[in-house]
Amino acid sequence: MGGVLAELLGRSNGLLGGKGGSMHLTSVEHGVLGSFAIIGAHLVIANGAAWSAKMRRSGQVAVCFFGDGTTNIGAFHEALNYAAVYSLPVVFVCENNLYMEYTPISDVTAVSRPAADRAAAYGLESICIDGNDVDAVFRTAKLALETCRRGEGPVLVEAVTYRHGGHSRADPGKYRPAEEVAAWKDYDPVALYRRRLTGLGVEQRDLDRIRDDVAARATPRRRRRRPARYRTWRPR
Ligand SMILES: Cc1ncc(C[n+]2csc(CCOP(=O)(O)OP(=O)(O)O)c2C)c(N)n1
Ligand SMILES: [Mg+2]
Repeated sequence: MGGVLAELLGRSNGLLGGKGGSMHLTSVEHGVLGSFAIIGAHLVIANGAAWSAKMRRSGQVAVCFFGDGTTNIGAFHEALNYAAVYSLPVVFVCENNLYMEYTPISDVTAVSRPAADRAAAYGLESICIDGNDVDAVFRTAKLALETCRRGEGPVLVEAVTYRHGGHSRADPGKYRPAEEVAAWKDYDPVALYRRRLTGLGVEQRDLDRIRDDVAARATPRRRRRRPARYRTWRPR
């Protein structure tokens, strides 16, 4: 977490010495090939990684995440076809949060599930799930990885979710109805899971302890302020 945050801030102790930033996050040590600024570019790169795993019989599976906005890009369609033809061990995961940069995906796509509804045309098994349901995501990830490891890949997962904010810091996200945003905020995955665990009899104090532990790890320790040193500038 520290390495990622430092990278986002462009610091020398970031994963890539602060030179990659959010658009090129890579960690060879963790098998993370990278994030890419060009929408859809990485689907074919994931195919390459899966192809390599298949040739080396390493048992590895390439897992490739992308947004709904990627599903009308040519590379999405080429990658799905290629992966299916060569039975590559790759899981394509579409995070469908209903919006692209500013446009609802439904305004520019004729099918209701932009990734899952197209996968069958290329011969891929597709699974559409509630992306805010942590258990569903866990079970589906396990199933998809097992399918690929048995040599029966590729698999496509479409996880339906929502973006609470705008697309970027420059986007206040005002194009969405306020009631829609409020309803999805209430359906936040963390809040939802807390309700589920409470229903299953997990104690509130145990849930609070986990929440506080996570918050403490994500909050930077305060450094003591050094007294500022001033140098008086004098003309020579
Ligand atoms: C090929 C290409 N076209 C356009 C862009 C500009 N762009 C950046 S993000 C984005 C929308 C992405 O939508 P989505 O995949 O749904 O992302 P999310 O909702 O997760 O932010 C666009 C069009 C780009 N980066 N690459
Ligand atoms: Mg989106």
